[in-house]
Amino acid sequence: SRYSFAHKLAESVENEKQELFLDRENCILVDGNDKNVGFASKRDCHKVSGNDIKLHRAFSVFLFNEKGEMLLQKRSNHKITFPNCYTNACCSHPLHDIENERDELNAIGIKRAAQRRLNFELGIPNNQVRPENFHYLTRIHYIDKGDGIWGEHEIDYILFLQKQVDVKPNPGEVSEVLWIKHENLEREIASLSSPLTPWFNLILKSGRLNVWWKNLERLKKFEDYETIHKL
Ligand code: DMA
Ligand code: MN
Repeated sequence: SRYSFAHKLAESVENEKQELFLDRENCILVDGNDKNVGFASKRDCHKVSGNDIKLHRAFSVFLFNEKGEMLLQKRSNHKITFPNCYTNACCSHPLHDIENERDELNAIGIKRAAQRRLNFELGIPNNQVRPENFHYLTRIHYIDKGDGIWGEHEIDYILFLQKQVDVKPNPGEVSEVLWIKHENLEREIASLSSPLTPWFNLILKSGRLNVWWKNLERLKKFEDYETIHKL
């Protein structure tokens, strides 16, 4: 039952895992031009200190099925940054300690990290999403001070992916998934009972998501690898 000891134990194990990830994972620090300038723990990278947060490299995957519906995930209550918020399919960081995730040519390191995290967060088998399946669109630079303790300051690679895949969410990471039709986007978002993550909200409000979603068949035209867009 919900209040059993076993249930509470399982919940605290998931909380503890998120703490371990903060200490054990190292993100890639970058300058404003996305040049690799070192690394810092995930904890250090997400700590708000005064008005600043360490700038690091990240990615956001937007996943669409064959019908053109987009997956929204609800972050689990165990996440330390932005728990219980609704967001795009998968967001995370290429890791400094995984050497092939530091490769920058054609954003291959980012795509490998995205494959790893789609598997971890959404249970998507690695053979259903290969690095070459992602469409890398552009980079976005944003800062959000979150709850004032934990926030984000990232250069975020936007990856689109349209593929029929098997989804089996990892409850430590994701508490809910829903597939949304483009024509229902505004209504569905208005009806959510929890807030959106700041990065998803910025990409949505900027109008970019609508443009890209309308053009899933011709995304090549929208590639922009020169500018890092400040949102
Ligand atoms: C971080 O996402 C990445 C972006 C683009 C905000 P996250 O907090 O979900 O990272 P992780 O899943 O690695 O905890
Ligand atoms: Mn981050």
